[in-house]
Amino acid sequence: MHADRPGHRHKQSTMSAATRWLWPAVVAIALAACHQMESSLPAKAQCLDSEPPPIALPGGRVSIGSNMAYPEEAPERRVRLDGFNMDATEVTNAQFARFVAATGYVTRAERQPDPALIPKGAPAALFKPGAAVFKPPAPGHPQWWVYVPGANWRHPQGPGSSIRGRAHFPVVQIAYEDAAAYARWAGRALPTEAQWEYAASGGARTLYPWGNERSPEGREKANTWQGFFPLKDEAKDGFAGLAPVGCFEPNGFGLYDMIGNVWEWTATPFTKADGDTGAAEPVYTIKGGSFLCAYNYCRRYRATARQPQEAGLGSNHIGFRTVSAQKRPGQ
Ligand SMILES: [Ca+2]
Repeated sequence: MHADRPGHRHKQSTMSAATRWLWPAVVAIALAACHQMESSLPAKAQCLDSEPPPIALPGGRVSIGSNMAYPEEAPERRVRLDGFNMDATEVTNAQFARFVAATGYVTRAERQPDPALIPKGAPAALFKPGAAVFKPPAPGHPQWWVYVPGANWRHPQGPGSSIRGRAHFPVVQIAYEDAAAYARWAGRALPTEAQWEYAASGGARTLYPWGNERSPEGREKANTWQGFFPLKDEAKDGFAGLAPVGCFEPNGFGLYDMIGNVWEWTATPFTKADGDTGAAEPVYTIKGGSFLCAYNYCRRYRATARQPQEAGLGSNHIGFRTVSAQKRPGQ
C-alpha cells in the first residue's frame, strides 16, 4: 500500500497528510496540475463512424465523492438524481463549429480581456485575447502553462496552430460561458458535478469505471499520460496529446472518454469550502482528468476526481459535454 495512491483505503488523517503535497497544485487552478503539450505525433483523425446519439441514464440514489482519494473528493455521499440524457462524447470541433456558424458566437478567448480582471503589473500579453497553452518546462522557464495571445478554439496552441483535420477532436480553449452558450443553443445544459460523476462511473463502484487497475494487463483504458510527467509522455495509450472522441471503449453506460482526453466543465461551483482558489472570477468544478494526467503527478483519471477552474480561462486540455432532462410520462 502506498500512502499517496488515490483509491487505497487509509484513515482519513493519514491520507490527508500523505496527499497534502498535492493540494497547492489543486488550488492553483487546473493550470498547475497534470499537463503536457500536445505532441506532434501523427494521430488518428477519427475513431467513430458517426456522431452517436445521447445516452439515457436512469435516475435514482447514487454514490458520489470518495473518502479514499484526494481530500477534495471527500466525503463520499449519496444523492438522488432524476434520469437524464448525456452526450455520448465530448463536444467536438465540428459540433462547436456548427454552433458558431449558426449564431456568430465569439468565444471568450477571442474577445478583448476585461482589464478589471487582470492583476496590476501583469505582463502585457494578458491584456490581449488569448488562452492558456501548455509549454514543456525548460531551464529558465519552469512554468508549464503560458498565456498565449491568439490561442483560441480555432488555434488551440496559438497562432500557427489549427484544427484542420481535427473535426472529431474535442473542442478546447473553451471558457465556462462558451460551453454554457453552446448548451443553451443546443437546448441542453452543462451537467452538474453529481450528474457527471454518476455518468462517469458507468454504474461501477470500482476505482476506475473499468475496474480497480488503471491499465489491466497493460492495456490503457483512457487517454492519459504514461511516463514521467512532465518530461516524457510514452503515449502507450496511442496518443501523445488529444485523441479524437471515441477511441477508447465506452463505459458501462455507453459514454466515451469520461475519463481522460479533456477535463470537462460542470455547472457546479468549486466553493471556498473546497479550497480558496484566489481566482478573480467564479470558479467551477471540472471533472475527468485529461491527456496530461500522469501517475507520478496527477492521478485524477477517476470519476470522483475534481479540480477548480476559473470560469473565464480556457486551456488546451479542457472541453465539455452537455445533458438534457428526460421527459416524464405525460410531458
Ligand atoms: Ca495519452
